[in-house]
Amino acid sequence: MKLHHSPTSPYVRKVMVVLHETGQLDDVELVTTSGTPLDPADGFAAVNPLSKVPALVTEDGQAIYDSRIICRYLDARANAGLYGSDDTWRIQTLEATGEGMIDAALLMAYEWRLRPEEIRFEAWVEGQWNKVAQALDVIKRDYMDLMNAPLNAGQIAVACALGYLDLRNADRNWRAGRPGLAEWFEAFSAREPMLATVPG
Ligand SMILES: N[C@@H](CCC(=O)N[C@@H](CS)C(=O)NCC(=O)O)C(=O)O
Repeated sequence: MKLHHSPTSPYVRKVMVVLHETGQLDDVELVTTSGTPLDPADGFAAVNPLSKVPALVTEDGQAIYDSRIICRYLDARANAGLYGSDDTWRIQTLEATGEGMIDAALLMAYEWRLRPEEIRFEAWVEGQWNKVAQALDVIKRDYMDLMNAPLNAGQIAVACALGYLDLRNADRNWRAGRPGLAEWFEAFSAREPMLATVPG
């Protein structure tokens, strides 16, 4: 398989953590593919018409995106059980919550990096951060049982989201008022798949 990859993408990191955790790392070749809406990677739209990483090309040439579908595919391929059974809808909602935090934080980063300074929209950036903060509080209030359960796809998505907040929004200190989540993240970050995928 080929995985279109970028070393700082938190969406790619989710897929890489799943590859590590499920013992499938040697089954993929990584293809560095970085772009933005203003400067998409050459030719990549033939694989993913949205020109976004990650995108996986399977052994039989099928393109699979986005990160959630790739994680689901890899889970099924390894029969890893990352999506649970009785609790699958809560696990998938936790996964969507982590993914949504990444979406909001990425939109904030694009606003700073890509939008010309004179047309930046501060209230809109704060609205994105508000989504992140609300998601963190819901995880803290409603999901710590799943966060502390055997490995699941929700934990991986949240961990990659928290890692991305540390990379791009360290000044906002998401840990303040959330010591349990901070402690969880410290322990989860010590897993080999997380250490091997620190963004760089
Ligand atoms: N929902 C997608 C989002 C992927 C995404 O936005 N990736 C970013 C990199 S972090 C990207 O490739 N952006 C390029 C673009 O938007 O043109 C997923 O989960 O895979």
